[in-house]
Amino acid sequence: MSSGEQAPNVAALIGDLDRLAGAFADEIGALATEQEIRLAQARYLGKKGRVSELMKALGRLPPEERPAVGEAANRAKASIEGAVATRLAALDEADLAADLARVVDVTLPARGAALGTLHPLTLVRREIEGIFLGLGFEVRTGPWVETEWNNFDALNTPPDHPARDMQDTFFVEGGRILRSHTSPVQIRTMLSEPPPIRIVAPGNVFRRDDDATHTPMFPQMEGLLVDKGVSFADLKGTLLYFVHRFFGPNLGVRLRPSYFPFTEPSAEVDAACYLCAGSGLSAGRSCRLCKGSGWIEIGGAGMVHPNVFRAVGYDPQAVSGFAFGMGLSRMAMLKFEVDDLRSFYEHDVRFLAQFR
Ligand code: FA5
Repeated sequence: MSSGEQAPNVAALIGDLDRLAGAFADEIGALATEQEIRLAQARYLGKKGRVSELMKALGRLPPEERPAVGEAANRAKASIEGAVATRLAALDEADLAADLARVVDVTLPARGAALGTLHPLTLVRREIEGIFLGLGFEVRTGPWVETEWNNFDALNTPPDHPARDMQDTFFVEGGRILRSHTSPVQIRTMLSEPPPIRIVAPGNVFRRDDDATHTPMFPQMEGLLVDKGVSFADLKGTLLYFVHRFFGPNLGVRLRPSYFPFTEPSAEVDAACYLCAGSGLSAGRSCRLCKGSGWIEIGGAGMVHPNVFRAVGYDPQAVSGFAFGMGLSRMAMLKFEVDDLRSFYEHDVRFLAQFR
């Protein structure tokens, strides 16, 4: 005890400590959250809290008086901690009671899980693949970014060939292009595998096209069969079988003479319109699907040109083959009676969820 400083009054100190415990008990009753309670606890018991402030006087007391004050401090501390524990337990209990009181109506129907659907173009691709797999074809794919050689030159379409203008092509850096059809997969496959070949090759292709029946990106399905003695009759039989499986039995197939540099002879493949069964009339009016013609174009086809075989090192005297390329979005459009191709690419879930 320093000289001149008066010793604190022990009785007053003990009284103050006891009153602090009482004050805390009053204060805590109004606190509603654990955070508020912990803050109040710190205001009393923390390093700079009110109890600690009073205890600073302890050092100025004669030693014989200190135990009584220490005891009072311990009492105040225990009382405050006890009040905190009691109040926190009461809060927990109130939370639990509120949870239990919440009414759950178990008779209400549960919210259904929203199931996704496959995109209509995926459905069509899978169905067509399935039909050709059943015929012993295998699926092959190729890259979107192609060499001009695979996309044109090897397909008997040299740089100055007017047929290059038939497919308005996108050019990318490095002298490459976005493939304008799936026919380069024919080349890739024949370059890496010997005959016989029996493949279909689905995939996206790109052209500078944009209207209700043309989009700048669209999926095609290529077909290629190479073997000994393959004839045009095999091509027609295969396409007829496919159309009957895909659109329905007894639907006619028409091959219209056409021109592709990579096939000779070449044909445009039409299926009889399945809506008007080829009559051109639907509900007494000109059929809206085939515009009254009775036929729907589904792709191009033909016998593989000898120059294509030469480009990949096949002997055109030893093997022959047929190829076809169909527009998958056109097929989907016809099958699902969608009148604007662009709907397939607008990501409208209400539209897409209709196709299962
Ligand atoms: C070709 O692309 C040829 N490679 C097909 C082929 C393969 C012929 C093998 C012979 C042998 P064409 O440009 O006609 O041909 O396109 C084929 C089909 O793709 C068309 O019948 C049509 O259904 C679809 N198509 C063409 N352009 C578009 C487009 N912009 N948007 C959607 N579909 C299209």
